Amino acid sequence: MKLTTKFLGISLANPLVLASGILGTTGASLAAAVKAGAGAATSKSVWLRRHDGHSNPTVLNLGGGNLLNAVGLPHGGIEEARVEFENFRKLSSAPLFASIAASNFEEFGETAAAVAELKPDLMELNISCPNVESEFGRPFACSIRDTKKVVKIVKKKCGAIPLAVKLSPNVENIAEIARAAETAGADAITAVNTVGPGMVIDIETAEPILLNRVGGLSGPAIRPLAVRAVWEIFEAVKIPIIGTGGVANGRDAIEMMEAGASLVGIGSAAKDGLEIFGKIKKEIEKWCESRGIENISELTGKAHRS
Ligand code: RRO
Repeated sequence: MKLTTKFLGISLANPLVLASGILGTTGASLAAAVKAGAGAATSKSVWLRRHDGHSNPTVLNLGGGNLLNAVGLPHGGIEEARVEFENFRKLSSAPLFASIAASNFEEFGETAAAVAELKPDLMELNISCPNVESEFGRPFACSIRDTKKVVKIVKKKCGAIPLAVKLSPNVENIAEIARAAETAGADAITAVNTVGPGMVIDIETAEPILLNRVGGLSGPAIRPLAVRAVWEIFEAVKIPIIGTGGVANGRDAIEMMEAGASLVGIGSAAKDGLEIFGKIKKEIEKWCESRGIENISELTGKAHRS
Protein backbone atom coordinates (compact mmCIF):
# COMPACT_ATOMS: atom_id res chain seq x y z
CA MET A 1 0.00 0.00 0.00
CA LYS A 2 1.01 3.61 -0.50
CA LEU A 3 1.53 6.06 2.32
CA THR A 4 2.22 8.98 -0.02
CA THR A 5 -0.32 11.73 0.14
CA LYS A 6 -1.08 15.24 -1.11
CA PHE A 7 -2.12 18.04 1.19
CA LEU A 8 -3.12 21.36 -0.39
CA GLY A 9 -0.94 20.49 -3.37
CA ILE A 10 2.05 19.56 -1.19
CA SER A 11 3.43 16.05 -1.78
CA LEU A 12 4.32 14.10 1.36
CA ALA A 13 5.96 10.68 1.64
CA ASN A 14 3.48 9.86 4.41
CA PRO A 15 0.86 11.73 6.51
CA LEU A 16 2.97 11.99 9.68
CA VAL A 17 4.16 15.50 10.57
CA LEU A 18 6.54 16.58 13.30
CA ALA A 19 4.30 18.94 15.33
CA SER A 20 5.46 22.42 16.23
CA GLY A 21 7.35 22.87 19.49
CA ILE A 22 9.12 19.54 19.58
CA LEU A 23 12.62 19.55 18.08
CA GLY A 24 11.68 22.30 15.64
CA THR A 25 14.28 24.94 16.47
CA THR A 26 17.15 23.92 14.21
CA GLY A 27 17.32 22.83 10.58
CA ALA A 28 19.26 19.75 11.68
CA SER A 29 16.62 18.60 14.16
CA LEU A 30 13.79 19.21 11.68
CA ALA A 31 15.70 17.22 9.06
CA ALA A 32 16.39 14.45 11.57
CA ALA A 33 12.63 14.01 12.06
CA VAL A 34 12.16 13.62 8.31
CA LYS A 35 15.10 11.22 8.06
CA ALA A 36 13.50 9.15 10.84
CA GLY A 37 10.29 8.93 8.82
CA ALA A 38 8.17 12.07 9.17
CA GLY A 39 6.47 13.18 5.95
CA ALA A 40 6.94 16.87 6.88
CA ALA A 41 8.35 18.87 9.77
CA THR A 42 6.96 21.95 11.55
CA SER A 43 9.26 24.58 13.04
CA LYS A 44 8.99 25.96 16.55
CA SER A 45 6.85 29.11 16.35
CA VAL A 46 8.90 31.84 14.67
CA TRP A 47 8.91 35.39 16.05
CA LEU A 48 9.87 38.46 14.09
CA ARG A 49 12.13 39.64 16.90
CA ARG A 50 13.82 37.60 19.62
CA HIS A 51 11.37 36.47 22.28
CA ASP A 52 12.55 34.92 25.53
CA GLY A 53 10.43 32.14 26.93
CA HIS A 54 9.86 31.29 30.58
CA SER A 55 12.66 30.22 32.91
CA ASN A 56 13.10 26.64 34.06
CA PRO A 57 11.41 24.46 35.01
CA THR A 58 9.44 24.65 31.77
CA VAL A 59 8.51 21.02 31.10
CA LEU A 60 7.27 18.36 33.53
CA ASN A 61 7.16 14.68 32.68
CA LEU A 62 3.90 13.40 34.17
CA GLY A 63 4.48 9.77 33.20
CA GLY A 64 2.61 7.70 30.64
CA GLY A 65 3.99 9.91 27.87
CA ASN A 66 2.18 12.98 29.18
CA LEU A 67 3.83 16.37 29.60
CA LEU A 68 2.91 19.68 31.17
CA ASN A 69 4.78 22.55 29.52
CA ALA A 70 5.12 26.28 29.86
CA VAL A 71 8.04 26.93 27.58
CA GLY A 72 6.66 30.40 26.86
CA LEU A 73 7.30 30.69 23.12
CA PRO A 74 11.05 31.25 23.05
CA HIS A 75 12.53 32.06 19.64
CA GLY A 76 15.59 33.87 18.31
CA GLY A 77 13.76 35.89 15.65
CA ILE A 78 13.42 35.94 11.87
CA GLU A 79 17.15 35.89 11.07
CA GLU A 80 17.58 32.75 13.11
CA ALA A 81 14.64 31.20 11.24
CA ARG A 82 16.23 32.16 7.90
CA VAL A 83 19.47 30.37 8.80
CA GLU A 84 17.75 27.28 10.18
CA PHE A 85 15.31 26.97 7.24
CA GLU A 86 18.29 27.18 4.86
CA ASN A 87 20.06 24.50 6.90
CA PHE A 88 16.97 22.32 6.62
CA ARG A 89 16.80 22.78 2.84
CA LYS A 90 20.43 21.67 2.54
CA LEU A 91 19.64 18.47 4.42
CA SER A 92 16.15 17.57 3.20
CA SER A 93 13.77 18.04 0.29
CA ALA A 94 10.72 17.20 2.43
CA PRO A 95 8.02 19.84 3.06
CA LEU A 96 8.79 22.38 5.78
CA PHE A 97 5.90 23.90 7.71
CA ALA A 98 6.63 27.24 9.43
CA SER A 99 4.74 27.94 12.64
CA ILE A 100 4.47 31.65 13.43
CA ALA A 101 3.71 33.56 16.64
CA ALA A 102 3.31 37.21 17.59
CA SER A 103 1.96 39.35 20.39
CA ASN A 104 -0.69 41.35 18.49
CA PHE A 105 -2.58 41.56 15.17
CA GLU A 106 -0.17 43.95 13.48
CA GLU A 107 2.88 41.94 14.46
CA PHE A 108 1.23 38.74 13.16
CA GLY A 109 0.93 40.42 9.76
CA GLU A 110 4.57 41.56 9.80
CA THR A 111 5.77 38.12 10.91
CA ALA A 112 3.75 36.36 8.20
CA ALA A 113 5.19 38.66 5.55
CA ALA A 114 8.76 38.05 6.75
CA VAL A 115 8.29 34.27 7.04
CA ALA A 116 6.62 34.09 3.59
CA GLU A 117 9.93 35.33 2.15
CA LEU A 118 11.59 32.21 3.56
CA LYS A 119 9.25 30.17 1.33
CA PRO A 120 8.04 27.45 3.69
CA ASP A 121 5.69 24.91 2.09
CA LEU A 122 2.96 25.86 4.54
CA MET A 123 2.49 28.53 7.19
CA GLU A 124 0.92 27.47 10.51
CA LEU A 125 -0.59 30.33 12.44
CA ASN A 126 -0.16 29.65 16.16
CA ILE A 127 -2.92 31.58 17.91
CA SER A 128 -3.46 28.99 20.61
CA CYS A 129 -0.42 28.88 22.92
CA PRO A 130 -1.86 28.59 26.44
CA ASN A 131 1.34 29.76 28.15
CA VAL A 132 1.59 33.45 27.38
CA GLU A 133 -1.77 34.66 28.65
CA SER A 134 -0.15 36.72 31.42
CA GLU A 135 1.99 38.45 28.76
CA PHE A 136 -0.45 38.88 25.85
CA GLY A 137 -3.94 38.10 27.13
CA ARG A 138 -6.32 35.39 26.03
CA PRO A 139 -5.19 33.45 22.92
CA PHE A 140 -6.87 34.67 19.70
CA ALA A 141 -8.06 31.10 19.08
CA CYS A 142 -10.45 31.46 22.05
CA SER A 143 -12.50 34.13 20.23
CA ILE A 144 -14.39 33.98 16.93
CA ARG A 145 -13.78 37.68 16.34
CA ASP A 146 -10.03 37.58 17.04
CA THR A 147 -9.60 34.41 14.97
CA LYS A 148 -11.31 35.98 11.97
CA LYS A 149 -9.36 39.20 12.29
CA VAL A 150 -5.91 37.63 12.57
CA VAL A 151 -6.54 35.06 9.83
CA LYS A 152 -7.63 37.83 7.42
CA ILE A 153 -4.49 39.85 8.19
CA VAL A 154 -2.12 36.91 7.86
CA LYS A 155 -3.74 35.36 4.78
CA LYS A 156 -3.05 38.57 2.83
CA LYS A 157 0.66 38.20 3.57
CA CYS A 158 0.98 34.52 2.67
CA GLY A 159 0.86 34.89 -1.12
CA ALA A 160 0.73 31.41 -2.63
CA ILE A 161 1.79 29.70 0.61
CA PRO A 162 -1.11 27.75 2.14
CA LEU A 163 -2.20 28.82 5.62
CA ALA A 164 -3.12 26.41 8.42
CA VAL A 165 -4.56 27.82 11.65
CA LYS A 166 -3.68 26.01 14.89
CA LEU A 167 -6.66 25.96 17.22
CA SER A 168 -7.05 25.66 20.96
CA PRO A 169 -8.99 22.82 22.58
CA ASN A 170 -9.70 25.15 25.52
CA VAL A 171 -12.91 26.57 24.09
CA GLU A 172 -16.58 25.76 24.38
CA ASN A 173 -17.14 25.22 20.67
CA ILE A 174 -14.06 24.51 18.55
CA ALA A 175 -16.16 23.89 15.43
CA GLU A 176 -17.37 27.49 15.35
CA ILE A 177 -13.79 28.79 15.70
CA ALA A 178 -12.74 26.51 12.82
CA ARG A 179 -15.62 27.84 10.73
CA ALA A 180 -14.52 31.40 11.50
CA ALA A 181 -10.97 30.58 10.38
CA GLU A 182 -12.28 29.01 7.16
CA THR A 183 -14.53 32.00 6.42
CA ALA A 184 -11.58 34.35 6.95
CA GLY A 185 -9.48 32.48 4.38
CA ALA A 186 -7.65 29.65 6.17
CA ASP A 187 -6.64 26.78 3.88
CA ALA A 188 -6.38 24.20 6.68
CA ILE A 189 -6.90 23.70 10.40
CA THR A 190 -4.38 22.23 12.81
CA ALA A 191 -6.13 20.82 15.86
CA VAL A 192 -5.29 20.84 18.70
CA ASN A 193 -2.75 22.76 20.76
CA THR A 194 -2.18 21.70 24.37
CA VAL A 195 -4.98 21.45 26.92
CA GLY A 196 -5.29 23.60 29.98
CA PRO A 197 -3.83 25.38 31.62
CA GLY A 198 -2.97 22.74 34.19
CA MET A 199 -0.95 22.83 37.39
CA VAL A 200 1.26 20.42 39.34
CA ILE A 201 2.25 21.24 42.94
CA ASP A 202 5.31 20.03 44.83
CA ILE A 203 3.56 18.84 47.99
CA GLU A 204 6.65 19.39 50.19
CA THR A 205 7.25 23.02 49.27
CA ALA A 206 3.55 23.51 48.54
CA GLU A 207 4.50 25.46 45.40
CA PRO A 208 3.54 24.95 41.76
CA ILE A 209 6.52 23.26 40.06
CA LEU A 210 6.44 25.12 36.75
CA LEU A 211 7.95 28.56 37.09
CA ASN A 212 4.98 29.88 35.11
CA ARG A 213 2.82 28.02 37.66
CA VAL A 214 0.52 26.69 34.90
CA GLY A 215 1.14 24.96 31.58
CA GLY A 216 -0.37 23.08 28.65
CA LEU A 217 -1.04 19.35 28.90
CA SER A 218 -0.01 17.05 26.04
CA GLY A 219 0.40 13.33 25.44
CA PRO A 220 -1.93 10.31 25.39
CA ALA A 221 -4.15 11.82 28.13
CA ILE A 222 -5.48 14.41 25.68
CA ARG A 223 -5.93 12.12 22.66
CA PRO A 224 -9.68 11.46 23.07
CA LEU A 225 -10.25 15.17 23.40
CA ALA A 226 -8.21 15.87 20.24
CA VAL A 227 -10.03 13.13 18.34
CA ARG A 228 -13.38 14.62 19.36
CA ALA A 229 -12.23 18.10 18.32
CA VAL A 230 -11.06 16.84 14.91
CA TRP A 231 -14.31 14.95 14.47
CA GLU A 232 -16.36 18.10 15.17
CA ILE A 233 -14.18 20.29 12.92
CA PHE A 234 -14.49 17.79 10.06
CA GLU A 235 -18.27 18.09 10.32
CA ALA A 236 -18.09 21.90 10.33
CA VAL A 237 -15.62 22.85 7.57
CA LYS A 238 -14.53 21.79 4.08
CA ILE A 239 -10.80 22.61 4.49
CA PRO A 240 -8.44 19.76 5.49
CA ILE A 241 -7.22 19.09 9.03
CA ILE A 242 -3.84 18.30 10.58
CA GLY A 243 -4.92 16.20 13.60
CA THR A 244 -2.57 16.59 16.55
CA GLY A 245 -2.88 15.51 20.16
CA GLY A 246 -1.51 12.48 21.97
CA VAL A 247 -0.87 10.26 18.95
CA ALA A 248 1.74 7.69 20.01
CA ASN A 249 1.29 4.67 17.74
CA GLY A 250 -0.20 3.43 14.49
CA ARG A 251 -3.62 2.79 15.98
CA ASP A 252 -3.82 6.36 17.29
CA ALA A 253 -2.80 7.82 13.92
CA ILE A 254 -5.45 5.75 12.12
CA GLU A 255 -8.06 6.86 14.67
CA MET A 256 -7.11 10.52 14.09
CA MET A 257 -7.50 10.08 10.34
CA GLU A 258 -10.82 8.30 10.71
CA ALA A 259 -11.98 11.26 12.83
CA GLY A 260 -11.20 13.54 9.88
CA ALA A 261 -7.49 14.34 9.77
CA SER A 262 -5.65 14.33 6.44
CA LEU A 263 -2.27 14.65 8.17
CA VAL A 264 -1.33 13.58 11.70
CA GLY A 265 0.91 15.64 13.98
CA ILE A 266 3.30 13.86 16.32
CA GLY A 267 4.53 15.96 19.24
CA SER A 268 5.05 14.59 22.73
CA ALA A 269 5.60 11.03 21.45
CA ALA A 270 8.75 12.24 19.66
CA LYS A 271 10.40 13.36 22.87
CA ASP A 272 11.79 9.90 23.63
CA GLY A 273 13.29 9.40 20.19
CA LEU A 274 12.56 10.00 16.54
CA GLU A 275 12.33 6.24 15.86
CA ILE A 276 8.64 6.74 16.69
CA PHE A 277 8.03 7.95 13.11
CA GLY A 278 9.33 4.74 11.51
CA LYS A 279 7.47 2.64 14.06
CA ILE A 280 4.12 4.39 13.50
CA LYS A 281 4.54 4.20 9.72
CA LYS A 282 5.14 0.44 9.86
CA GLU A 283 2.11 -0.08 12.12
CA ILE A 284 -0.14 1.92 9.78
CA GLU A 285 1.14 0.01 6.73
CA LYS A 286 0.61 -3.37 8.37
CA TRP A 287 -2.90 -2.47 9.48
CA CYS A 288 -3.89 -1.12 6.08
CA GLU A 289 -2.42 -4.06 4.18
CA SER A 290 -4.25 -6.59 6.35
CA ARG A 291 -7.50 -4.79 5.46
CA GLY A 292 -6.88 -4.26 1.78
CA ILE A 293 -6.57 -0.48 2.09
CA GLU A 294 -4.40 0.71 -0.81
CA ASN A 295 -4.41 4.43 -0.30
CA ILE A 296 -3.88 6.10 3.07
CA SER A 297 -6.23 8.96 2.23
CA GLU A 298 -9.12 6.47 2.22
CA LEU A 299 -8.99 6.69 6.02
CA THR A 300 -9.74 10.42 6.30
CA GLY A 301 -13.19 10.98 7.74
CA LYS A 302 -14.13 7.28 7.70
CA ALA A 303 -15.79 7.60 11.13
CA HIS A 304 -18.31 10.00 9.61
CA ARG A 305 -19.50 7.47 7.11
CA SER A 306 -20.22 4.73 9.63
O1 RRO B 1 6.19 27.59 23.88
C1 RRO B 1 5.21 27.16 24.52
O2 RRO B 1 5.09 27.32 25.75
C2 RRO B 1 4.07 26.50 23.88
C3 RRO B 1 3.51 26.89 22.68
BR1 RRO B 1 4.24 28.20 21.61
C4 RRO B 1 2.32 26.27 22.20
O3 RRO B 1 1.74 26.60 21.16
N1 RRO B 1 1.80 25.29 22.98
C5 RRO B 1 2.36 24.92 24.12
O4 RRO B 1 1.83 24.03 24.77
N2 RRO B 1 3.50 25.52 24.56
